[in-house]
Amino acid sequence: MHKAGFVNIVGKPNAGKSTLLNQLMGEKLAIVTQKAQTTRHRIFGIYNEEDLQIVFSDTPGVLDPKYGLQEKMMDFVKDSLQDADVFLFIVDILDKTEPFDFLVEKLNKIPVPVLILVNKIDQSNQEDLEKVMELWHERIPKAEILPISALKGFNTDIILPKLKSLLPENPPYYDKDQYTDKPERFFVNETVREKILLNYEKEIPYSVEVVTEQFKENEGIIFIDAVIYVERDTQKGIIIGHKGEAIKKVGTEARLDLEKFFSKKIHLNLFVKVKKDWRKNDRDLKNFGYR
Ligand SMILES: Nc1nc2c(ncn2[C@@H]2O[C@H](COP(=O)(O)OP(=O)(O)OP(=O)(O)O)[C@@H](O)[C@H]2O)c(=O)[nH]1
Ligand SMILES: [Mg+2]
Repeated sequence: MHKAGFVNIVGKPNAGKSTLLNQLMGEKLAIVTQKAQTTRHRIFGIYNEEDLQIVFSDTPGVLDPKYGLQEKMMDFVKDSLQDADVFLFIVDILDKTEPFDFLVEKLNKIPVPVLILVNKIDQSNQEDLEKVMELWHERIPKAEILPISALKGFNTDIILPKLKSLLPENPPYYDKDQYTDKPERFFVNETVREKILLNYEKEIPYSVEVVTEQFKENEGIIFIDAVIYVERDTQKGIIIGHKGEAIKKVGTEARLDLEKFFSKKIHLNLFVKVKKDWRKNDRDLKNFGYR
């Protein structure tokens, strides 16, 4: 008997969705930073055992969209609310703001099991945890609630067997040696974007999109050309930095991560270009893969 299904990870920005995906997959598929709105796309992580395939989906955090890019990001979230066999709903125990009503309503209404993961308990205490668990029990009575630390791997080992028991009998949806739906170039784009999120302040990371224009392997070395798009000329200068120091740092950090990810030597060239106000331009967004 083979079980297979879709397990969709949802929650607010910064709750720890991507950290959990990586922890469950045992591999860094999704970029993680301390900044909200790190994830912009829907990413599948495909977990395979002989008699089991779990297709995890990591999505952008649920938010009130303020511009075109965020609207497209929420479209990915809407998709993920349609096709789940089980929901992993992550809440950050440190986040004291109100949850989104529509998400709570949706999770209550659909006839799909919900597992609420109260995350970051490494930063909290027993008393707070009990309060938060009680609160969530009232909000979504049907859900099972599990306290975890996605970062430290606390209680995350219980999640896989729990999911296995909840998933239906099904043949695999993907090849059993496939572990993601995304092409190699996507991981290059995301790795560079992660380093930009980590190295620049304020609006800069949010104004950046990365596109890999060349990905070619030759004699064991992968040669990559990637373009960093920004919205304005001033941002281009900031990305490059004094004597090119800033972009050089991004390039080095990204290369080291990519060498680990692909287990190959990497040659990475970065370019910076301006695409004016791309975040509000439907055609640009489409070209960048946001439909
Ligand atoms: N202390 C602690 N920090 C955590 C834990 N899980 C995640 N974090 C941190 O929380 C921050 C956000 O984590 P992400 O995994 O990027 O969160 P996300 O929900 O994917 O965020 P978006 O993609 O922006 O929606 C990072 O700095 C993580 O290291 C945890 O269990 N404990
Ligand atoms: Mg994320």
